[in-house]
Amino acid sequence: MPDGMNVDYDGLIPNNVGLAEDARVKKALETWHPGYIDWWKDMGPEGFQEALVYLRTAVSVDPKGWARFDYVKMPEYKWGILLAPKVEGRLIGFGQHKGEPAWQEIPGEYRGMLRRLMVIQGDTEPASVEQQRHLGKTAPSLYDLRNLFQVNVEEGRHLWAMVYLLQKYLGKDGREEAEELLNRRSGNADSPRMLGAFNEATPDWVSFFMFTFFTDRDGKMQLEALAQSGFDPLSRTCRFMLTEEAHHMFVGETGVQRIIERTCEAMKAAGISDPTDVERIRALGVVDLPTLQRKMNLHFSLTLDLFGNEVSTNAANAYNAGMKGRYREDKIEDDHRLLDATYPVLRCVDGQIAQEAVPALSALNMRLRDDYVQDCQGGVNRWNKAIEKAGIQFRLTLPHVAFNRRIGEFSRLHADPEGRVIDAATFAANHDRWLPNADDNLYITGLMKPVDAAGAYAGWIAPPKVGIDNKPGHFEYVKIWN
Ligand code: BYC
Repeated sequence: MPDGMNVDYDGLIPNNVGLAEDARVKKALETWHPGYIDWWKDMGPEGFQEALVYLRTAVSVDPKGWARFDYVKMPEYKWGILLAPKVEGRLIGFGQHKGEPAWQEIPGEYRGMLRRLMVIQGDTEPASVEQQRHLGKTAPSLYDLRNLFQVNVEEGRHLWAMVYLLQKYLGKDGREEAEELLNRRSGNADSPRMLGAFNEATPDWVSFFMFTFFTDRDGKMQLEALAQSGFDPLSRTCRFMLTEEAHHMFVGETGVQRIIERTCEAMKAAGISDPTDVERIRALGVVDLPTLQRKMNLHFSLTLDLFGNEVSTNAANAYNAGMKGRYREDKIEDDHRLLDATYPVLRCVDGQIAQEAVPALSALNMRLRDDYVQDCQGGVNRWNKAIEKAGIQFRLTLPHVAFNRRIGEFSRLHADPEGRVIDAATFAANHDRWLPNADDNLYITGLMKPVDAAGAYAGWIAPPKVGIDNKPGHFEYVKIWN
């Protein structure tokens, strides 16, 4: 059996990293554990700590069968530390150390850089749980409620994954950072989470599905880039995290898809063909497509900010050091050093948007963002197919990358969703047309009524095509009262 395939599932912390023989790290994690449980009870899903939830728990790292499904009370979930199996003889795949054996410890000169990358990654995980903690109260079905909680417990496990790396490889500094990860709070004025989008509210289920489609997909891209790392424990950790992440994006994509299906179905049944006839569509109790477009504009633009600056020496340094690669670096055919290469980047030049060839090393955030946009477009195309199939004349479109930005080149200008540069007054005058407005929020809030009978769904969302773990339609995914 390859190294790392055996999972010790009996102790307090399930793991495949030999924790039982690593007294120092075991003690550090066991010391951190009560604070984590306190954080979960304070900031995790509100009102459902005693419910029995039909959850998937990672119990192995074998791709053929890594998860077990069962009813669990969330505070009793087995948050384990699981790394993808070690690949013998793995070499660093890019940067100045390309071709050298992958590191099993952090080289001294890269401690600061890796600490920052792992802390930023770790910080997003509890942040998203905090952002979503009120949603249980308005879930459109037990199926959706269970999916929310699945996402939440796995984000909790991803925090554990980063805390393990910090404590194991960065000693005292790592232990301090692990404490801080439990102290910051999403949206808190004094100790906010580190990245902008993780301090925004997730006030309703339409936002939740958009968040899991767009923002969890940034998670996928960043994890893919870190999975290429020459620091082998980080690579192995991220590779296993990606296994779980796929379900989060599935929740987002199918969530929006089911909203679209329900809206189109209700419009057809009522004989409404004009998707902009918002008043009549809302009278049916479904989400009109223009509102969905505005929600999309918001979540896409907020998420683009998570890729950092278009031109970044941090990104260049991390690549050179062999710490953070490109999306699917191992599938790209070039020299994997990029010293002489350039990459086309959209920039703000004299107040206008212009394309420039930039040294490829400095443009790595941009390249990852381009790969991300392409990945998003695939999902949007599938949504549009559903609209087209229903015979409704409407297309959802990703707004231009310059629209509504707060980080990077385009934070210095205003652009409309098509990418035309406009002045501040024009942006303000159209804000409510392009981004969710007070009326949209009020309407959507009004739709958010909990549906907690097994097999029943709120009127604004279609049931899923298949159940989780192939369960039948009436399956009780969450036993709220037990
Ligand atoms: N907000 O050189 P730059 C996920 C700062 S999501 C605030 O461009 P870099 C998940 C930046 O820190 C994935 N500040 O930075 C999803 C820097 O400050 P310092 C999370 C920002 O390093 C859903 C300065 O501006 N993982 O997993 O090239 C649910 C200069 O910027 C922001 C990662 O992000 C911002 N948006 O790029 C649950 C991976 N952007 O240090 C989970 C790790 C930039 O000069 N992180 N700044 O004071 C990274 O790779 C990079 O740090 C970033 C930024 C891509 C975030």
